[in-house]
Amino acid sequence: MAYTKNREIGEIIGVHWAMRIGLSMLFCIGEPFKAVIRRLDKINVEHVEIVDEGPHSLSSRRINMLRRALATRDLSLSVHAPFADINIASTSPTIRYAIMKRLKKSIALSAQLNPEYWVFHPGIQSAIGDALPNLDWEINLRSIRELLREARRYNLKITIENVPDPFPFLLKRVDEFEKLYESLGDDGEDLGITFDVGHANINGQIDEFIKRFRDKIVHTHLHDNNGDSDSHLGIGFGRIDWIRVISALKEANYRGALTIESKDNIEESIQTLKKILSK
Ligand SMILES: [Mn+2]
Repeated sequence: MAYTKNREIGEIIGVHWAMRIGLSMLFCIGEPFKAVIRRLDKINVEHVEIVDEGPHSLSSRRINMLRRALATRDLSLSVHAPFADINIASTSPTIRYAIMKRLKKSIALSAQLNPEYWVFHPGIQSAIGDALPNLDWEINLRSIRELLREARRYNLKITIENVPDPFPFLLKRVDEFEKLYESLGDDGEDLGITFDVGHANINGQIDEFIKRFRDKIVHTHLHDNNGDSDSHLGIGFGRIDWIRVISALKEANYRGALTIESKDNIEESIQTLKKILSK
């Protein structure tokens, strides 16, 4: 993609490359897929995240529609994996099989768009987790390895996202991600983190994530909240100190997209971020 090329050249010749603002299509997930195509034409950001879910689920036909719409635009791209009813740590072999099949389909289709990253959620604690400790964690690991193997076949980079309390996900906190990378060993080298700032805020770990995983964070999700629930508010509509977050990411030499994943106040969010970045 042209944008990526320009960025590489910029880095080679030593030009400081500003962080890119991106937008996830999550905010219009309730609208038909056509809404995504229509918006690609006029969006004033540099990166777009397509959400392979619900009415926006990918298909060969939609891949072609996206390619046509993107041909005339210098946009970098990421794809969010399906997440509704998806639990890669499912202890039921039948259900896990169906889930992995769905995710592998998403990987195969996404690869055709040549995105920077494919973002997925960690598994969820099993209802029999108390009786069978570690089982869900082990299945979660097995599924992550399987997704990494599948993605390698397509030359696709995948990243795992931190998720918030009170949901019973297996990977929410810094220490849990440390345990993940310890368990994955060499396999973990290919697995980056999508740092979700809103989620980390709920767990009070924004600074900790940036500090501990500055070399693993390759992609970000930005949305606001009041620290109590995962409300996906517009940037500046909750209590997150965005000036502090952006300067911490700058200091960590973060080069990925700043992908707004708010559900409302999209235009205000873009403007607020632009203002912070221009400082
Ligand atoms: Mn997110």
